[in-house]
Amino acid sequence: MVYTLTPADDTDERLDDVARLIRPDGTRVSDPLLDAWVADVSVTELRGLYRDMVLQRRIDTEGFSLQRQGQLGLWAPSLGQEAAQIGTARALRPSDFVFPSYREIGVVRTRGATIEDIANTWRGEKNSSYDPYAINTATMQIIIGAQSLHAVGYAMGIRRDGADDIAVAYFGDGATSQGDVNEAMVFAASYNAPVVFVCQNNQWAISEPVGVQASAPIAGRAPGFGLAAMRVDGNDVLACLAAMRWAADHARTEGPVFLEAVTYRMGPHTTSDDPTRYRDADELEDWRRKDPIDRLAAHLRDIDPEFDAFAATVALDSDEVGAQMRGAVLNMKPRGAMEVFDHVYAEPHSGLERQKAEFAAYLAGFETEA
Ligand SMILES: Cc1ncc(C[n+]2csc(CCOP(=O)(O)OP(=O)(O)O)c2C)c(N)n1
Ligand SMILES: [Mg+2]
Repeated sequence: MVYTLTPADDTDERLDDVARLIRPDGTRVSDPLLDAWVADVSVTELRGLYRDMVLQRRIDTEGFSLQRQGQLGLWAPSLGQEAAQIGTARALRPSDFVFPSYREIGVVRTRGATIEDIANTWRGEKNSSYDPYAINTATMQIIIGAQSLHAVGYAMGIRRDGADDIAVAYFGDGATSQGDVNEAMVFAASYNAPVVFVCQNNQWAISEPVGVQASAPIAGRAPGFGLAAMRVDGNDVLACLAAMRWAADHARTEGPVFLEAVTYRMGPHTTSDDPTRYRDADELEDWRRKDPIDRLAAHLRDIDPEFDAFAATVALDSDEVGAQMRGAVLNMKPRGAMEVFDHVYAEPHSGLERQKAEFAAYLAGFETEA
């Protein structure tokens, strides 16, 4: 069982005890376990990780603005969590199956969801967005922690099929207080399910700071359930890639793993939230200095003489992605109001038929007024 946390007396020191490969200033540090898992990563691949993170941030910025302009119903920003999402998702095989939460734009995009799919989800134009089976990724889950149980069930099925894929559940720090997540860990350990739990500890569960839910690092709980665990710097994309490669291999060959990626939610919980009411501006500034994209850029600038020219092309690509997202939303054809009742049940249902008739009569009332 690998658990990298070493006990320290000082709480701040203990909370910063994460596996890391790139420091906030961009310098590379060695980690005895993680180094081997990224020994093959070339400058080209690092550039790819940089590009993925920049494009994710652009989609995020655009989604936020589109919600403010009334084009999307809601948006859950992932600003600051790009490394935790891209690094872990890039470590998976296409045939593995991912169970994300609402915040994982970077994860679902890495799996193959299109910008239109993401826009559709938050505009509410379809009952779901992408086809989960086409990209081996479940629909983004809003019910906190529920997907951890789905992932374990799926992983148990993989084992019965004799396949060597894994299932992965993404959830937040707050979700670890839910019964579902704890039950999922019990089942994962009892059935030795090939599953990785990725907890993005972004320090907040809406307005609840993580300290209210966990007085010690969250990854420390997992060995008690019988899971291997690691706590990694979630703003270091290379460390996240390495940690997830280790975790995926362990889940495939030995048993379930819990990965805590320590990161920060730089934006509001969703566009319905105002974090200035409950958190200090200083805290945000502290984390801004650990920005995952700036960190990889600083590292690449050290080792890649052509990095600035490359970054300029990524900036152009990102403008294109922004325009594509905006175009997708503005050109979306609203579905008919009555279509909300489609696909709720496979068979006719009297309760639903009654609601449908009531809603049709309500809509007809507007026609008379006109
Ligand atoms: C079962 C359930 N309870 C409560 C909520 C309301 N809710 C939505 S997000 C959230 C906080 C989740 O925090 P965390 O797990 O840290 O994830 P983050 O939003 O920070 O990514 C809560 C309580 C919900 N969606 N589902
Ligand atoms: Mg959180």
